[in-house]
Amino acid sequence: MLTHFKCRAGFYPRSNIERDDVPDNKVSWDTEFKKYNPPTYTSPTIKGKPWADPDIAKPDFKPKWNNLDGYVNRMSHTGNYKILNGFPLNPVGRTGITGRGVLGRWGPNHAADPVVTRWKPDHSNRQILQFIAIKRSDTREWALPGGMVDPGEKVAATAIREFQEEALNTLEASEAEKESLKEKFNNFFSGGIEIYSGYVDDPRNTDNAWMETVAYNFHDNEGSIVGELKLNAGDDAVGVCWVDITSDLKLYASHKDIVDSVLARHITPN
Ligand code: RP5
Ligand code: MG
Ligand code: MG
Repeated sequence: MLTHFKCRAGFYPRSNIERDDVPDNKVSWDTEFKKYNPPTYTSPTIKGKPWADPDIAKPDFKPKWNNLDGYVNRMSHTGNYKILNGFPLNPVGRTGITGRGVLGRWGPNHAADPVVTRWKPDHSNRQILQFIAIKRSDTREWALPGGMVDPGEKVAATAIREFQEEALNTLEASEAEKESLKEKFNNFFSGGIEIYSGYVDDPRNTDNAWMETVAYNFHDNEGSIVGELKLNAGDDAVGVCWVDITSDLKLYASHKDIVDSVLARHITPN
């Protein structure tokens, strides 16, 4: 059964709010947990942001839970989530904190993750698969260069846009540079394969707001295309590089599981 670890321990990111302790066997909402007394936290930094929902108590805020709500997708990849006393409930279970923390949306917050891969150069027999990782500025952990789906944006387009912003720093590129990137890599980026869609065990998740993603693999089997990519960390990334996919690799949220699914697709068992 799906569970979560990274969003149910210690202090909530960028706050001094400590999560209530949720033992492994009390994560599920179906298990009674009388002692459960989570603090409520919604970060003041998201107040009034155009990408954030208003306060849930606001009388004119009438979200269409489990539906496409205008351009905002409030559907979950996990199926219909429950609403309790007007609040959407995390589909995996308790996190030790209520409110929506630093997340913009109540309920699911949709992201997309690009997994750009190649075989490690100078290694015979295609033994080691590498992917492009970024270092996140918030937690300093290595991660996929993913980001939030803009309202109305196609998820596959988000994955490509976020890759270009975070791993190639196109936010600071000239129009001519962007045009040349488009010409060279259009084919490569149109060949993405969906690897995963679902819940992310993100440290920002709460009982009422959580991350979900769709991850796509863009694989350069001959290694002839991606060598041309000029890696340059941008937006919310402070580092970028090719990383070997190994068993002891540690990544942000549940990105290691996603990267492992990509590896499983490319490695044929001997
Ligand atoms: C993760 O957060 C997703 O898998 C995606 O990589 C990321 C999106 O959030 P930001 O990078 O925009 O903070 O849960
Ligand atoms: Mg981004
Ligand atoms: Mg990001």
